[in-house]
Amino acid sequence: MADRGDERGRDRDFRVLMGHAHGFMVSQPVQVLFAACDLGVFDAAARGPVCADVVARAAGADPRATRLLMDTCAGLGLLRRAGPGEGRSSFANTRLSDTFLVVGSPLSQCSMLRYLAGTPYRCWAHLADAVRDGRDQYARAVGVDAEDPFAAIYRSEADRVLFTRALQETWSLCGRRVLTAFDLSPFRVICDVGGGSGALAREAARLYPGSTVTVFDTPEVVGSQLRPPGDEEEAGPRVRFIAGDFFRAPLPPADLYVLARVLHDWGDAACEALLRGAHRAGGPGSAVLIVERVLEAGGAGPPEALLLSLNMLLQTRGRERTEAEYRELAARAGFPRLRLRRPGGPYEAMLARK
Ligand code: SAM
Ligand code: ASE
Repeated sequence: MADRGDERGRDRDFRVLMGHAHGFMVSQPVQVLFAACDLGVFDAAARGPVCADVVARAAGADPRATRLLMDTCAGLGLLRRAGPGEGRSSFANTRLSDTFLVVGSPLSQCSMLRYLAGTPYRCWAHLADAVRDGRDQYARAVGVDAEDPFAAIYRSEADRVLFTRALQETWSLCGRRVLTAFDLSPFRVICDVGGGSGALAREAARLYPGSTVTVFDTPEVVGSQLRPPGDEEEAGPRVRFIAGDFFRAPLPPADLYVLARVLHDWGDAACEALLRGAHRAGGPGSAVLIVERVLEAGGAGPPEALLLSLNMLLQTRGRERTEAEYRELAARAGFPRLRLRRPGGPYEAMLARK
């Protein structure tokens, strides 16, 4: 009897140990997702159920390996089996993959997946070193050692375009919500500081037709051809781009400065300098709208925000912060009254007036 008990105990311990040892595979859905996106699995299935052979042929991939990948996607809820069982069964997209994983669909997140499966994924391999060093891991992960994290993020034209595309995809889903958490119509001139491709700025111009919106970003980002064709006419002259370094050049005059996922890239002193820049350039009654994923009081959670904060340690000079920390930063820069609203979804909106 005692032996049987020992055996059960040992089996349990073995399961726990192997669970931990294989844990990295559990975290691989990002690679499964990316591989399937890369091979065009979801684009093929968007035109109706497909079998693995057809996808493999189109992608120039191994049929058996493609089948295994597609079976795994089905297990993860990214595809569903649409045809007969064994052998040549076909697969269809689920609502999730149809909505988010088909290239060119309005809510596509394909660039974000491609991005996350690349640079951030490589940085995460060096988490222990990041904690030891207290800084980003680009030197180890991608061989770039620079003071400015964006020198590493934008280490090639392709990397810059991918990062900018990846970040803009968020706003197809969340843009409207963060921009309507507060009524921004009194602000006639809006500047999106570090506004990337201008996706959020275009949404602001649509939502507030009485306002003009300017994107301020680096010359390289502003110079990229990321704007969709026909955009100039659609948003009209109300979305403009200004190139500059937001730590050196004065910001353009505005009634409202948007800082979306910018402060979390930087340490407190740099954040304060950015906010002071907005304070200096803005007229009386001007304000800042900070859009970030906010940590709960005390910084104990939620876990996804803490993981994102570790990601910022691995990739930037910044971290995620609590509402109290944002209030403190804003107050030090001359914006004493900060209000937070939770529009639903991952990002919070904080408005602080002069
Ligand atoms: N606001 C956008 C969003 O939420 O999708 C982009 C956020 S991205 C994390 C940070 C942005 O800051 C990038 O577009 C980057 O090019 C810009 N940026 C970084 N350093 C900058 C600098 N020194 N001057 C101007 N823009 C800068
Ligand atoms: C940054 C954002 C990101 C800097 C580096 C980054 C992301 C990955 N690497 O400002 C995106 C993080 N994910 C979300 C949901 O924001």
